[in-house]
Amino acid sequence: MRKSLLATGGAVAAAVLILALLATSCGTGNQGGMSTDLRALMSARNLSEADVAAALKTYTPTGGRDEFYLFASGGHSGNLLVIGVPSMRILKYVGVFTPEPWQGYGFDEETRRIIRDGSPPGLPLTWGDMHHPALSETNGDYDGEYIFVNDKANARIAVVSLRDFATKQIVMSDLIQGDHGGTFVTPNTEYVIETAQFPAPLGGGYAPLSDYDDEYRGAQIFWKFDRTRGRIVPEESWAIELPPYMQDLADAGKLASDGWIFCNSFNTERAYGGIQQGNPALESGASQNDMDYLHIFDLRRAEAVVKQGRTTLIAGMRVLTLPVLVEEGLLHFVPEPKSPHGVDIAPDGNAICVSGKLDTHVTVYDFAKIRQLIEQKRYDGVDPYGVPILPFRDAIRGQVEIGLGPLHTQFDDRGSAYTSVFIESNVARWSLADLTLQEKIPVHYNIGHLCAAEGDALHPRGKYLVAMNKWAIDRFSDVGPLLPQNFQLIDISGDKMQVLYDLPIPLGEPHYAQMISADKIKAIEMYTPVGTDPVTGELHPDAVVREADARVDRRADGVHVYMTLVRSHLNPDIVEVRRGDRVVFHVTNLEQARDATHGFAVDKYNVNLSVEPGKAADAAFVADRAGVFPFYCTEFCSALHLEMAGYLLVKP
Ligand code: K7E
Ligand code: CUA
Repeated sequence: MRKSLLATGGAVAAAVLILALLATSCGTGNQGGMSTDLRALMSARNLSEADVAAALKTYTPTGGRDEFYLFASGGHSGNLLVIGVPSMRILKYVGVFTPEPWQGYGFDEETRRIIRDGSPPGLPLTWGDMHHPALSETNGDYDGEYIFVNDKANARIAVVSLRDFATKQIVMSDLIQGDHGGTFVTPNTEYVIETAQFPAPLGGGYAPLSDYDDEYRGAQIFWKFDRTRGRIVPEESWAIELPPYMQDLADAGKLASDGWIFCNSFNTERAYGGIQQGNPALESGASQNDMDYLHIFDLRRAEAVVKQGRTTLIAGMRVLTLPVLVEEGLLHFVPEPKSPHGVDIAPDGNAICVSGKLDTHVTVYDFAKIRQLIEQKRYDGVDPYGVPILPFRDAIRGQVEIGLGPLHTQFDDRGSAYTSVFIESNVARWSLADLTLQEKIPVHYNIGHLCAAEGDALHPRGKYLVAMNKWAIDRFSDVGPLLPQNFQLIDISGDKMQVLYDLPIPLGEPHYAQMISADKIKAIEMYTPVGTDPVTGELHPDAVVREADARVDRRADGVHVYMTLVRSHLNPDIVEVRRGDRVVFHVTNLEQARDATHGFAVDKYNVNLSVEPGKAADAAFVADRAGVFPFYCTEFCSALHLEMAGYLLVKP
């Protein structure tokens, strides 16, 4: 035992201690009582002491709470995943870009409007490709009020409130055709940043690919967030035009670099594929140059230039064009090796970390040096669009040799940085102070992003890191050709990192996540007063706050059913309409008891609401088929839940 303890490190100490305690507390007369049971369990399940230590570090007894919330993108599902850490219990999937039946999201009129307002005219989108969640920040630290997410496929940004864990708004700009570099917030959440990946004519027009260099452009949007209203204000938002490289992820500066925005890019070759046309495929066309450009943008000065009205209106968005950016000295480039992915600002606000997918290093830039180069106008030339390029060697602090395929970097509370290494499938821990590699731990497999506790905020918490692995080839029971992703929880509190837990993610490919201290989340327990519309946060105009007011109103625009839900009946419970009538159910849950949620479904009319305590919501449809259509409560709310039902009679 001594030997294995030494071999596997301090992580095992907890398990050993507990085994020892159990053994002694049982007394000599009962030698080994519980301890023997534990040992038998370990051998029956073939568990090592390290396994038991890992189990003890994640196990959360019933009723227990987690120390952190992990908010992870749900990838193709368009949902946001909420996971407890360290238990790795899934707490919720929040419907955001995609209708989500359990929450009635995208089914009631209120949330259908959210999706419709964030979709092309006449085409309410039914999926999203969620990549990067960003928690709202105050003074550079997460404040637990809001979370923003992007939809790469459709260039959308959503606002989710962490009061009720529900989506409040989706905005889509026609300026760009898809985003990848979103979302990132400024240290006080004045802006939510969204950056296009695929150059295209700004504003959605057509231009042939032969005009790529002249007509195709990148762009970065600064969505203005109004915290008191909890909404993005499109009219106060603006954007910058960028060269037709592929802009990637961004990060907002903090402390010394506050007011600056950093965005990496690849494809400075301006390749656009064309295999059939005799061009190299995009993957090789975009990988010719040894260096691409880190974009350094002066947000504070740009705000002043926007205020002066030096913008051009494109697709309803005020845009600072490239000539204005150049003329005003708002945008600079510095070379970055090679086809980079992601840029991460260290907690000191000065170290800017970039990894090249095709380079073995993390390059650490020094903001103080960058600032000086900009002030001294020390350029190594300009790019084809006139953007000045700072000299690489004079802008960096140094490079850390990491391994093959480094991607993203996070930080802890002890001066270490953690970089995901995709090709090698590991997490590298390195020292920010002297830029030396400290340790690598294998993960399974093909890690993309990684997420440490508050790991990109001003004050990271350390303790835990989640490796977000793309492949899970041999980790779980087989479920056919489409495999889940694998989140691996890693203990980073000790001198040696230890993998604690594998959580399969079965509904999409998550990209990024953020982890926040649980005590910062102040969620409501129900909607108060009764009749609240969760989307507006105000009393729903058609709420029925007393059962005495439940009724059916026949009006020129249709049949309005004012319905109350309370355990265990719906009132009215018989509704008669004529075929062709428009029917609007205005449904209010009168309950003010925790978890007393009722559902409301009408059979074969695609009506499905979730009506949490105090909530009011509408369902509208045209009853275009005659017949008898039962409606019922879809949440097992009470002993007489099955009796919580009624009939919609549609007369021919
Ligand atoms: Cu998958 Cu940030 Cu979209 Cu990297 S991204 S891995
Ligand atoms: Cu209400 Cu079941």
